[in-house]
Amino acid sequence: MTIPQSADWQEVAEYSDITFHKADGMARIAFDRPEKRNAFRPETIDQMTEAFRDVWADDQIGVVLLTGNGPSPKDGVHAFCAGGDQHIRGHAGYLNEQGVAGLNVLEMQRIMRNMPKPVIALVNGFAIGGGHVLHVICDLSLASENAVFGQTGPIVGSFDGGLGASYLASVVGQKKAREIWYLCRRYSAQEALEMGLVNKVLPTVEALEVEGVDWAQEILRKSPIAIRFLKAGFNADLDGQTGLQVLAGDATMLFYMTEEGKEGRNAFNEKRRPDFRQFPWRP
Ligand code: 2NE
Repeated sequence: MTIPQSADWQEVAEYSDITFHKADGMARIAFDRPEKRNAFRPETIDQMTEAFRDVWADDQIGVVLLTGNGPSPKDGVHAFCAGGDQHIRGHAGYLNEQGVAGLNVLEMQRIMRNMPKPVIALVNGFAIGGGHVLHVICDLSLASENAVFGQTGPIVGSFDGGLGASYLASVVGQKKAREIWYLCRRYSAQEALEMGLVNKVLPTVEALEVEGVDWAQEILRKSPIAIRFLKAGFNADLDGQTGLQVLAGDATMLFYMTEEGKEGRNAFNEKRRPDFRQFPWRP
């Protein structure tokens, strides 16, 4: 699959179902099953999860672009992702190559949401079903004019009542979210823009890739710790105790970096009583 020349993308590793590249502080992770409108199977999600974990741990990468490669070699159509692959759906879920049901897409959603780096969806075509949910979960969504948005769960016998419903409602409002799920209509890029589901619409898929890089570079010029805390803060309310956990973990990381935090560690290692009297009780 040829990767757009929007940056000097370097391949990180070769996968069967995705592509994974990095360039200049950014990662580009893309579904790579264009002949199936980039529908995912368990292997696709496992590979994506590995890529997201890699990016999370890489202190040279600050922003992820999530998209779908295309166009389809069959008919030239682009897709972001058409959700779970219905052809391999078995009795109790989506089957992997060993015939075991195990689609870990909810874990991937949590990683995308909890990682301290913005994830930008580049919606370059169909974003349907579980594929739509993944763009919703991204911090920001950019779309090309040909993008199509919608949920199909109640048609194909599925649903995402977790973030796919609750977070969608906090993005577009309760009434609109219920319309999207209950009626399973398709929405254009302009309609998505009007309901606050995407941040901007670009005329072409090529322009979308360039704009994604521009937005990523603009974010990369900002303070990493400020962006980290803002992401945790935006999530904390809806995520309850686990949202607080992420925010508190970030606060602990900052505390470790202070002289006050280091005094506790140093005193333990030097087998002395810590001297916290040197630090003020700030108003
Ligand atoms: C995406 C959409 C609207 C595109 O329509 P169209 O007419 O442009 O393309 P077509 O001909 O339907 O699809 C092209 C090829 O892609 C495959 C099709 O089978 C077809 O293959 P061939 O017949 O040419 O070999 N394809 C597309 N989507 C697929 C899918 N999801 N699984 C397997 N193959 C797929 C139209 O294709 C569509 O509506 N697709 C189904 C969308 C859908 O219902 N997705 C699942 C929702 S449930 C879900 O994602 C989920 C969840 O609810 C909870 C947890 C996890 C996942």
